Parts: sequence; C-alpha cells; structure tokens
Amino acid sequence: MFIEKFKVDSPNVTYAEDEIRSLYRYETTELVHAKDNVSGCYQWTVRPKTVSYEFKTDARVPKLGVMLVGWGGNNGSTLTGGVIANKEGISWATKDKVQQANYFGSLTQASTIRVGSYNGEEIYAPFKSLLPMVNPDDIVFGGWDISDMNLADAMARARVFDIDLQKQLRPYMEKMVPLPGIYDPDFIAANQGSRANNVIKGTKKEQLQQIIKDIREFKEANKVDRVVVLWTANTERYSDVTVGLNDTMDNLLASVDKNEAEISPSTLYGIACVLEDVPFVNGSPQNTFVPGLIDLAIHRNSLIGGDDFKSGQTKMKSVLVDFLVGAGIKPTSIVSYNHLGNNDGMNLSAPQTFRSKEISKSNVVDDMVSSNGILYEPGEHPDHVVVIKYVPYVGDSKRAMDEYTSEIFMGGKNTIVLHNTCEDSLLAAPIILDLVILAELSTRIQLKAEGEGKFHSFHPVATILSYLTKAPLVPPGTPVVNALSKQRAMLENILRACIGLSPENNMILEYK
Ligand code: NAI
Ligand code: DG6
Repeated sequence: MFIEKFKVDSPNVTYAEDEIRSLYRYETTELVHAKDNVSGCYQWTVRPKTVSYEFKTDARVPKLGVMLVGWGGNNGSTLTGGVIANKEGISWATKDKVQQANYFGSLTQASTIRVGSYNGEEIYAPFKSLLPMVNPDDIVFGGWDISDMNLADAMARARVFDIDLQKQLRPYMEKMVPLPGIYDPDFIAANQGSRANNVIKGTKKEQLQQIIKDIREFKEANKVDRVVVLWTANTERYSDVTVGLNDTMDNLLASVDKNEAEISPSTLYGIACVLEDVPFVNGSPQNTFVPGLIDLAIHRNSLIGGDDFKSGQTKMKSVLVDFLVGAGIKPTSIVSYNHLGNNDGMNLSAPQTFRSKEISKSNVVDDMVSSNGILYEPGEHPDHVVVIKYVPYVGDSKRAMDEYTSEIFMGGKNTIVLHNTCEDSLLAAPIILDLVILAELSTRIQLKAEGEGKFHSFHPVATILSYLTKAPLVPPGTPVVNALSKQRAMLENILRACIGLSPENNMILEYK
C-alpha cells in the first residue's frame, strides 16, 4: 500500500516549524586485532557498540537556484526542458500514446521507502517524504556554456525529446541563454573548438572572479536563497597533480594568481563555488577535485561532491557484480562496450578525455571484489575492459553491451551478456536533479555524537551523494563504497536517522 506522507511519533523526535530534531542510537561494531593471552595467537574480536547521536534538520526549504556548467549540452537542455514540462503539466503525443511529463529515474521524486507493516500489508511512502526537500518544479535554472546557443535550439540540437514536446517547450526555453564559460582547449577534445563561441576572456584569476560575479548576480536576479552549481560540461582530461602547484589550498590559489596552465576550467568553477560557499558537484569523470581544492573545501566547510554520474552501465555493474560476489560466484572478466553519437561521444573520442572516463568506469567493482577473500586472492582482480566508440548516427541513444564471465561450482563458467539501448540524457537528467536536491538538503542537516559539544554539518566531501556517482568522492582515509544497494541504504538510513527511525533491516521479525 502507498501513503503520501507520515509523521514520526516518538519521545526522541520533535517537529517544529523550522526544525526537526532527533535523538538516535547508532548501532555499530568495533574491531580489535590483538594477541590472545591463552593461545598467544592474534585474533579478531568484534564488539557491538552504540553511539548516541543528535540530528537537527532545518525544515525551511529554500528557494533554490541551480547553475549548470554546460547548460546548453544534452544533459543541461534535457533537464531544463523536463522540469519545465513537469511544472507546466505538459503532455505530448508520441506514436504510442499521450505522454505526461514525469520524474521517472529520480530517486527523490519517483522512488519509495518502506515505512512499515499495517494489517499484514507493507506500507510505502515517497522517498521525498522522509525530510522536507526542494520541489524540482520550483528550481530556477541558469548556468554557463562555451556555446551561446539558446536552450530551445540546444534542445533541438540534442535530439532527445519528441518533436511535439520540443514545440511546446520552445517558447519557455528560447529566451534562456547560457552565460559565457571558461574555455581551455587543452583540457577537452580538439573537436569541441567549433562550438566555443561564448567564452570568458582573461587570466585564470579574472575567469575565477567572473564566475563568482555570475553566481552573485544570478542569486540576486532570481531572488533565490541558495545556489548549487553542477558540472555537466564536457569531460576534461586529467590535470597533473604536482607538489607546489595544486597539492594544497595555498598552492592552488597561488597557482591561479600565477595563471598556471595546468589549472583546469572545472577546478576554477570549483574554487569559485567553495569561495562563495556554494555546493559544487562534478558530474564528469576528470580529477576536478585536485588535493588543493579538497583542502580548500575542508577549510571553508563548503560542500563538494562527485564524480561522474552513475547512470546506466555502471549502475547495472554495481548491482550485478554485488549480486554475483554476494552469491559466492567469482566474476573473472568484465568487458563493457559503449557506442554513442552525441557530443559527449565526440568529445570522448580523443584519447585524453576517453582516459578520464575509462578510469572512472573501471574502478567501480573494487569494493565488491575485495569483500570476498574466499573467491579472490589478495590483489587479484577480474579482467575489466572498457571501450567507448563514437557513432554519430545513434545520437544520444547510447548502446551499452556488457559481457560478464564468472567461475561457478566445480570449475564451471557462466557468461551473462547485457545489451542496453537508451537516451543517455534521459538517464542523466533525473540524477542531476537528485544530486542538487540532496546536496542542498545535506547542507541543512547538523549532527553531534555523544561527547561532542557542538552541532556540526556533515564532512564537506559529500559521501551521501555516492549512489548517484560512478567514482564517489570521499574524505581522505574513508572507504569507497560502489555497491549500489549499500549506497542507497546509506543515504536512506541517514535520512531515517534524522527523523529518529532505525535503519531498514528487512528482518520482519514480527511475522517470524
Ligand atoms: P554535451 O557535450 O552535450 O554537453 C556538454 C556541454 O558543456 C556542451 O554544451 C559544451 O559546449 C559545454 N562546455 C564544455 N566545456 C565547458 C566549460 N568549460 N564551461 C561551460 N560549458 C562547457 O554532453 P552531455 O551529454 O550533456 O554530458 C555532459 C557530461 O556529463 C559529460 O562530461 C559526460 O561524460 C557526463 N556524463 C553523462 C552521462 C549521461 O548519461 N548522459 C553519465 C555520466 C556522465
Ligand atoms: C560513454 O559511455 C559515454 C559516457 O558519458 C557514459 O554514457 C556515461 O558515463 C554513463 O556511464 P554509465 O556507465 O553510468 O552508463
């Protein structure tokens, strides 16, 4: 059964107009590896541990402005059009039916959580009913692009939406024109040069100052309370990480002043956001978050998150490999082939930008493999190959083909083959929505563990966004979790904790 909303009735939870508070018992374990006094051998001991936490969530939902870097790209135009269509209640004729706008594919807008059982029935509520969240219909969009094409023409160039929908969206989108962006041909494929007609001139410092000015003016012009910036521009090549250049906050800022060539456009946008205390999320695979930028974000306690939207092939991979390894089956070879014909595919046809994508698509099963020492020797890893080819004809409709070969019982082999065809931007757009909504929400949550005097926000490196990214950015020294079910459980359980609910444990003891 489905319910729209619910309220928690507990002595540990208080709801006020502007704040939700909860007292929460975090049940965890502590591991000890020590010599046993009797046998003299090293042994592992596990001690159950309970830590009391207090959460407080600002319940006042701000008017949110979202500035996309790469606004006029396929993802940017698809997201903008999709939100307008939802807000305006637009429907359009396809060859199959009259289609209504929806937010399918968005965790926050179109998924549910289990609330409990009632009269023998499982009760579910919208994910977004957990805590007060921004309604996507209310988001004001803006942003930058190195191409000056208005959003209506960009939507047509993207060839993602049905033509009847495009016609209805055009009047809303033709007046939307991206601000000039920071263009550095050294960081993206040479084939992108022809669309770069809308660029910020000057030194790196001047470009940085322009981005800061743009954010301030956007905030003022649209009367928004909060801005989130998200990179959905071209994949860049990796930048070199060098001692003295970008390894610390001070060195990075000094390098901007010195106009050092190796400071990438995406890092410049990131610095601008951190300096303005604007959450910044990277939806592409490159190493935007060089150590100096992470250092800066930590010093200023400003949210950063990334990297690279986890939209299709990798999402399947982080489910399938988790299932196989969890079932005691040993994946030994994973071969992932993609072809696509959109501008992203064209940009990725250059070796340096492809390499960024290859890295982020390749490290996505490491945690699952290392979780099973029965199947894998230390350091052993399945062969994992990623191929991406540019095929203009298929446009945004990406083909992803995967072959998983595993060793099963008694030396048997099992090969699973997947073929996925789908508009890439229709997968990415709802993920962008979730990223900005959850990034904003996460800045409204404060917590303190027992013994901590003051409330504090989450660590500025937002691991809470991991479910939505291929290569989750984590604070130094934190384990990376790629398995999709664990990522979702982490996110849902943290939001449940904010309203005093224990993690969903699936035990259903009351029926046993
Ligand atoms: P796109 O190529 O259609 O759009 C990118 C836009 O960024 C272009 O309009 C380009 O002019 C603009 N741009 C390039 N450099 C810029 C800069 N420095 N400043 C401002 N604008 C700049 O690409 P699409 O399909 O929208 O994808 C965007 C990014 O998202 C790509 O990096 C892609 O790899 C990544 N991504 C996409 C996924 C998907 O499913 N669509 C999934 C995972 C990542
Ligand atoms: C080549 O695969 C194009 C890429 O931009 C991907 O479409 C994108 O990274 C999505 O990757 P995945 O693995 O989540 O489907």
